[in-house]
Amino acid sequence: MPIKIHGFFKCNLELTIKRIFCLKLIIDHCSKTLSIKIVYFGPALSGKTTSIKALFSEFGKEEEVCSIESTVDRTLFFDYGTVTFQNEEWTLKIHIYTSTGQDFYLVTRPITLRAVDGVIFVIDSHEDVYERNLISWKELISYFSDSINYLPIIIAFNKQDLEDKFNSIDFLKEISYYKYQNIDTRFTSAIKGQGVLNCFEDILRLVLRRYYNHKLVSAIN
Ligand SMILES: Nc1nc2c(ncn2[C@@H]2O[C@H](COP(=O)(O)OP(=O)(O)O)[C@@H](O)[C@H]2O)c(=O)[nH]1
Ligand SMILES: [Mg+2]
Repeated sequence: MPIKIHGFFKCNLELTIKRIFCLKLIIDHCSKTLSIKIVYFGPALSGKTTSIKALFSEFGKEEEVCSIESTVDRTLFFDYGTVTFQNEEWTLKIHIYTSTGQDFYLVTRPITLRAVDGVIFVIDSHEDVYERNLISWKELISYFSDSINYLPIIIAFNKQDLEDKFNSIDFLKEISYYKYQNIDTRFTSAIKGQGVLNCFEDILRLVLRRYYNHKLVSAIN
């Protein structure tokens, strides 16, 4: 069942769709459907699967997340689900994936990232695993050329409920956060479902704004 659009979506979707210029996202004018791909990326055990499940439970669709798991409940390839929003005329279909964090399955990660419109980079905020987040970030940017500077990304500092967290500012400084054009940060506790929906709304905002701006620039030129 599609979800009726409200709030942010209702204000922006119609305008955005009307002005959109087709880049990576898929616009099907016949069925009036706009398709977007969002990937949760990050190190192993940072909370990607927990985040997608928390997100889908916000929509009352937890059972609809399809996971390909190993025998010990670790993500083998990816988790996947779709959410559909609809207004009177257009349908917005969002395909949501998580990458596997385990290095044994490294080969699957660039495949999951193919043709992505936006990334939620899920950080494990525990101070002991600071380096793992850094390695994962470097891996993420290695899959893109300069386009990484414009890719919509939300950095979600997950596990905020933990006591021994590293300082998020240190991480942002270390990755030269300020050089990215389409990036934002959030704090989440996926295990409690906190901040997950906001994160998702933020990535959609960045993705849709990007296409909207692109069309404006094209029109001016
Ligand atoms: N304390 C805490 N644990 C979390 C949080 N999110 C996920 N976890 C736990 O971290 C572990 C790995 O989570 P999972 O979602 O499987 O990580 P993934 O490998 O990134 O998909 C599990 O034991 C989760 O319960 C959180 O916000 N806080
Ligand atoms: Mg997982």
